[in-house]
Amino acid sequence: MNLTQKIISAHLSSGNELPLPGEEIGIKIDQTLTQDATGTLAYLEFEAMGVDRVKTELSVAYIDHNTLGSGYENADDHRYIQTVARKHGIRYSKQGNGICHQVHLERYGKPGKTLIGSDSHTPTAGGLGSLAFGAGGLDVAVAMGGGAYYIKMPKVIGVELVGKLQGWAQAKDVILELLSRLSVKGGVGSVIEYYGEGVKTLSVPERATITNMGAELGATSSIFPSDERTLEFLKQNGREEDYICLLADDNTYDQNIKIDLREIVPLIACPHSPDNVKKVSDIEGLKVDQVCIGSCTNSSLYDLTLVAKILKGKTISPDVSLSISPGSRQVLVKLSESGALADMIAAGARILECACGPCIGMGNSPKYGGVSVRTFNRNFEGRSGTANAQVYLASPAVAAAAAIYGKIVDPKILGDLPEVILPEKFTVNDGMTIIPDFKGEVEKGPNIKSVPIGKPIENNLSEKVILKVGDNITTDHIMPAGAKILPYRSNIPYLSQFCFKVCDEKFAERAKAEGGGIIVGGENYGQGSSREHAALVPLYLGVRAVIAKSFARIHVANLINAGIIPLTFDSFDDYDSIFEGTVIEIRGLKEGIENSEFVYANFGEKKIKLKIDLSERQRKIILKGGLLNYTKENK
Ligand code: MIC
Ligand code: SF4
Repeated sequence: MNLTQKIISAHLSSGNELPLPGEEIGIKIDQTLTQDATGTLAYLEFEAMGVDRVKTELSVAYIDHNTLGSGYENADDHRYIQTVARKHGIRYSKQGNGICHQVHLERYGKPGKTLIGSDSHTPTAGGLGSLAFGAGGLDVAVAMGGGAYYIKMPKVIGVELVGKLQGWAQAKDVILELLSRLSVKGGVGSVIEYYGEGVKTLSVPERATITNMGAELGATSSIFPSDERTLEFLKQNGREEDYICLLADDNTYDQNIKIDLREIVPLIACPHSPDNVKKVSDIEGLKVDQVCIGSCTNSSLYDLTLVAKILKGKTISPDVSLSISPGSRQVLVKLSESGALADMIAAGARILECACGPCIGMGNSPKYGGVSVRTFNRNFEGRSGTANAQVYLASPAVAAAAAIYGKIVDPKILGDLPEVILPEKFTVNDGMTIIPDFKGEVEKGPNIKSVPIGKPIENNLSEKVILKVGDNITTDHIMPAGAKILPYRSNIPYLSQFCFKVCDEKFAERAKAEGGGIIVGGENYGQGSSREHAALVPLYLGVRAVIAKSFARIHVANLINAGIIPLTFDSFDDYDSIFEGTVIEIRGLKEGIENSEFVYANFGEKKIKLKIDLSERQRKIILKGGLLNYTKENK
């Protein structure tokens, strides 16, 4: 078996025969994580399930997204998460401790374990051989309660790495290369598994940069083997006892890709998609207004020490604002101990909190129409907080060079890549993580509102199309984030006014006036974040069904969990025959969901065939009007 199959077969909730790709499987989950922007809902749902103590080996609640605190709302959410975590047995990582994925990698991720997190970049932990998935909050709540996590048995794409990175090429360029080859849809339905002699040339944080951005390929997960480099990382973190050697038995994959690391050059993803990749040398000279270094993709001690070495003794361009957000307190402490922090500050960097920060639009929005170079993982339109900003994604080296020169330059202009020698041991200090004692009362401030619940399906549906959108609609389109909106992540009624605002200013108003309806989408509908708000807010606005050419994995699971019916066009041409305002009738919908692969939709003279691509379990969930209703009835 390959590594993915090995871990899955050891965690199947029933039987031990590996099903074929595409069949639904239940996976036992060893660890869970949440962050604060999705965590409040996950814990409200967990409470609604009435389970006393989490049943996982380890569950951690991180505070890293909503850290501005410009009103009482964030503080309310944090307090709620802290008290609910204490009562039910979840570790609580306080604001300032770092970004969930970076801290989880350093402190808790384990080779061979399964992890789900209410954040799409949870597969970062694949950098140390853990099989990790991003999921909606409700799926995380179910896993905390001891339930299995259901996915389609993935295909496994084997990426063979040969050789060693040369010159200024970095781990970020490896994943950008893969994005340029496969596109944001190329990983759908697959786990990306890395193997080959090139693997050992990459440290765990470098591997984690690559597994992190597997999310941008649409992949179910990404994973590296656990080898001597994994042991080295665990030792640095004082966790050698967590090491097991974990390699594929054989390298048999559903698809094979080869990357020669020697041929990788510095790359950059251009606006507005992570797969719009060009060579840095091809866009040299482009003027840059802002540089942001950090995020769960590129904020390790290696990355930031390299940045400090590049900046040392220089002053950044007068036209550039440079921010650096270390991934964790552990990273920040070491930067400070080594003097690297002083070099960054002296060069003109603004040091931000150890948190997601600008990556999720929490401050630092670029100027109107500005160019921002970021070491992050997403450059979707508007995500930075400035609708017309031009966001480029690149490695820490390319970003640091851009900050110095005020324009995009090939970092080779800086001479040779500086050598970074990391300490054998990091200064470990878990003082900002609170161990639960199962005590105390749960505190819910006024920002925390209840979660909308879906309705059971009726047999005939007659609804108006209230929005028609194109391909690759992201969850940032459906339910934007950013400093003004993120504080209301536990207040669905308030959030609803921002739904689809990027695509259509009037959407929420119209949805309310019509009493809900149907959304029509193109391919890869719902790519990006795991936020279940992108399903719960439409549910609140009365959306009954989404008809699309295809769906992104986490989002379609969230729609089903919310009780919104996902249907796909049997013939893509039919997409062109539906318009906003079209009234669609589906007779026999309930019977169709019960036992058919198709239903027919009628409008005007037309009759089109729609596919119901649901497992037996998902059909039952949809019929009940969502996973909460279903779980309550099947307790
Ligand atoms: C993101 O990067 O978009 C987020 C914010 O981390 C999301 C989660 C969220 O919307 O809260 C994600 O990737 O899942
Ligand atoms: Fe945070 Fe950005 Fe990573 Fe999402 S992608 S978890 S917002 S750092």
